[in-house]
Amino acid sequence: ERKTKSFNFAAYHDLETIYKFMDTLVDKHSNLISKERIGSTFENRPMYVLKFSTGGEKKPAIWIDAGIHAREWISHATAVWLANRIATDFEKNRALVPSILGHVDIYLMIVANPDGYVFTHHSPNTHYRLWRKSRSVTSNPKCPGVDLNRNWDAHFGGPGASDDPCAEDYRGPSVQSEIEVKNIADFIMSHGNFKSFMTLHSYKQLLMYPYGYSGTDAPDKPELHDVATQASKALNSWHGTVYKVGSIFHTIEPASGASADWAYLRGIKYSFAFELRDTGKYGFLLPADQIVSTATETWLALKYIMKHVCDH
Ligand code: ING
Ligand code: ZN
Repeated sequence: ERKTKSFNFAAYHDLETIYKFMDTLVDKHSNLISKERIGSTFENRPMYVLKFSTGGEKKPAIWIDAGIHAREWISHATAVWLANRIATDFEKNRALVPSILGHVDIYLMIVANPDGYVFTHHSPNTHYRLWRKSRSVTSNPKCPGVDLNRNWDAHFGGPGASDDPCAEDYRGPSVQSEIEVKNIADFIMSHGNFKSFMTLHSYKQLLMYPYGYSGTDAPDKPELHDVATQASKALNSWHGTVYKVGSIFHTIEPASGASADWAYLRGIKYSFAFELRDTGKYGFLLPADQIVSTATETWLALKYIMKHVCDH
């Protein structure tokens, strides 16, 4: 109990500390939260998902992940804060969370790329701190790692992904070649009842929906655009942070093999990708004193989307 209370949400933490935090949180809220190991990474680290559930068999579910790109530390830190916020809002019976959790289970993966995240903590050296990809061995011994957001079975090999192992957006040798991607995809498919998929990145302040692989509109674009617009307004109401809304392809850049497209193409309609703060002043090196405000405003957007999912 004392540990959760004294946990510093306004700081970035390494993998070990985040994994300990998960255990402490689960212990403290064992009526609500459980931890599932969904597999191991290339370097054999465990991959964990936190499940927030009030019970019931295979309830409809909402997926949230962070940290698929190692250097995007604000995404991990936001997810840590979210885990605690969901638990405390539920415990204190703050209106929306108990009602959301009456309808759906929430699955939260705080560190989707543990090997990469550990690598970003290796030293103050900027090259390490700004590592993006996984840490798997590639065909080029000088260039390890695959972009885990180009390796999904969603027009793999299309535009906006590289076949060069030395590129930051290297898609990997084949679909789901990366064990981290396979573990998450297998978990979501075997569950079979996910209604929403949300993935947290940084930076640029964008709230995006499919597609990334093509500029053609997704069939649900009107609804997704409306939900994203309302969610970004909710986010803006906290500190006035401005987000742009649109498809991945049009808002940021073409990207094939991305997780949000994969989820949407598998029938998970409410698929969104967030690019959290900031717009470039600090970029990936967002000061830790912005963690709590970033997480708080993001929570408002997530809650809006969750409520919409519950009502539809
Ligand atoms: N940007 C994302 C990237 O993977 C993105 C943009 C998000 C593409 C979701 C496709 C789907 O390149 C960052 N900063 O990682
Ligand atoms: Zn990213």
